[in-house]
Amino acid sequence: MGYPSIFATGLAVLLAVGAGACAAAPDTGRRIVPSYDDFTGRLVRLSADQDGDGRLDQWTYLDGNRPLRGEADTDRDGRIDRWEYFDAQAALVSIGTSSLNDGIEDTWTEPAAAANGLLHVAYSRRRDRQRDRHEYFRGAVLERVEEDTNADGRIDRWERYEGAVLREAAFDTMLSGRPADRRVLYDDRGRFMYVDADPDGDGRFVRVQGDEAAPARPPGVFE
Ligand SMILES: [Ca+2]
Ligand SMILES: [Ca+2]
Ligand SMILES: [Ca+2]
Repeated sequence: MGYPSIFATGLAVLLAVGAGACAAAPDTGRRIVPSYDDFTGRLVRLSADQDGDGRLDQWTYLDGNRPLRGEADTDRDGRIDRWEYFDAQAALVSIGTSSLNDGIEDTWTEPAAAANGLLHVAYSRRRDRQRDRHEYFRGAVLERVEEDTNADGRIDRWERYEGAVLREAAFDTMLSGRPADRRVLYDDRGRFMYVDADPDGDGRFVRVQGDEAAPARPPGVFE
């Protein structure tokens, strides 16, 4: 799975026509307007009207010819709905989107899977830009989830899936920032099997018996 940058096009067009003037394609009405830093004269932003309706819909922020980030209103409703971030080599490293399409960025997808084959998607469930949920996919199949349920910046809940079936939900029940001390295990059809716990943190889990074994929180519920 890969996501090409939508901003590279505008940049390529501008550089082809030469930075310094407003670039317009007469047949389509597409327009790209460069902005320069008053003091250094460096190119700092390209504003584009990609669909030629007379309204700007795409902005690329640059340091000279190097793109830093981009913003676009791809559905032309007047609100930004796509954000792109580039590294020092101008490679696209993250794509931001808005789950409610209300102009608030709350989801970040990496453009390609990491070396371990997993594609990372991060969410700000509180929509405050703090990334409190992380999903890892192999192809289109969810494999791992990590969550910071109390917004202290530390992961305290982990889920492991096999073939999209939840097999394990683990918790740092003390919210101590340490590894999980309690786990809920499910069979290969997602049916509850048992709970085990490691209350003293020595890495050895023992099965919890009786009423204590009820899942701490039902899987999939965010609190
Ligand atoms: Ca437009
Ligand atoms: Ca929009
Ligand atoms: Ca936490």
